[in-house]
Amino acid sequence: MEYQNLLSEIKENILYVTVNREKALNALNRSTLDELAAVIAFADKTDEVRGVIITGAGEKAFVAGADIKEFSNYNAKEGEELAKRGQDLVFNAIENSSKPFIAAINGFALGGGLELAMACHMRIASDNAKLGLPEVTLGLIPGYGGTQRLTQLVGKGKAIEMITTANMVTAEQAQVFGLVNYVVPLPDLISKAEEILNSIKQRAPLAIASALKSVIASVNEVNGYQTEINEFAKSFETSDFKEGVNAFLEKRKPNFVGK
Ligand code: DAK
Repeated sequence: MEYQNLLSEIKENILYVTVNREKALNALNRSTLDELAAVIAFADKTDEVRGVIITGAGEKAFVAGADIKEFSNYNAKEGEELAKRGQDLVFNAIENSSKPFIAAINGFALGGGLELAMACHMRIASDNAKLGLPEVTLGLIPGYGGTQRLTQLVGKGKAIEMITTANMVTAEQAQVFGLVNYVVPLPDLISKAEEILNSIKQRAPLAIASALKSVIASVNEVNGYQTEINEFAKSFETSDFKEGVNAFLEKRKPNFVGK
């Protein structure tokens, strides 16, 4: 698929998505959000894709937020509609995807950019990255799930500090309180994400989808335990479950087919 604001390619079952508006520090305008919605839906329905890496073009920014020039004139109704549409089709769609998403944070991840990274299942940051939710400096609050996901990831106290001060944190600080999984030098960023997805690629695809759904349910649903029970029960009906157990018993590597 051809995009105006994204680069995308599949290599060895990994879909690489690069937000490609380097001059605007990869800020998310409406058409970029529409394209992200399309590529996320594509990843979810395409068997060839076993995992997704999202990054930003250049060496300065992952995504420096929603495009301030574009949303400066929105009224309350437009703000509500766009927040809901964006959350459904981009941010929640990533979090609820059956494929694992990794944000490879190669610089500034601010506002909607950090919200995009937080919607992903894992985050790896380069050592030059800066992360923050500066919305209150613009008289806003985070509108793409940031108040919820930051609180889930770092706890109430740190989330309130970051959101109300609007101060950025370094990659190293973010790792200390669990906002990013790893910090690596910039040249190693994509290979670290690939290393994780290459491990996941060897596992049973339906089990990965069920695990993602269950973990996400633990923070987003009232009864995540019940979702886990349902997903756990479904695993027993898959061929991959039988293959995994047989391979263990026969002391060989499993051959998972995603059924
Ligand atoms: N939007 C548009 N353009 C941006 C941008 C952004 N968020 N961030 C940077 N740019 C542009 C700059 O305007 C500049 O463009 P030119 O002037 O060259 O044309 C270019 O990128 C380079 O930026 P700087 O010259 O500022 O670069 P510096 O190195 O000096 O500074 C910086 C880097 C990242 C510290 C600085 O650019 C910065 O503070 N950027 C803004 C960060 C920010 O406040 N982001 C927005 C957070 S609020 C909504 C839902 C959610 C949201 C909004 C609406 N609805 C549902 C309606 C979310 C809001 C946010 O994300």
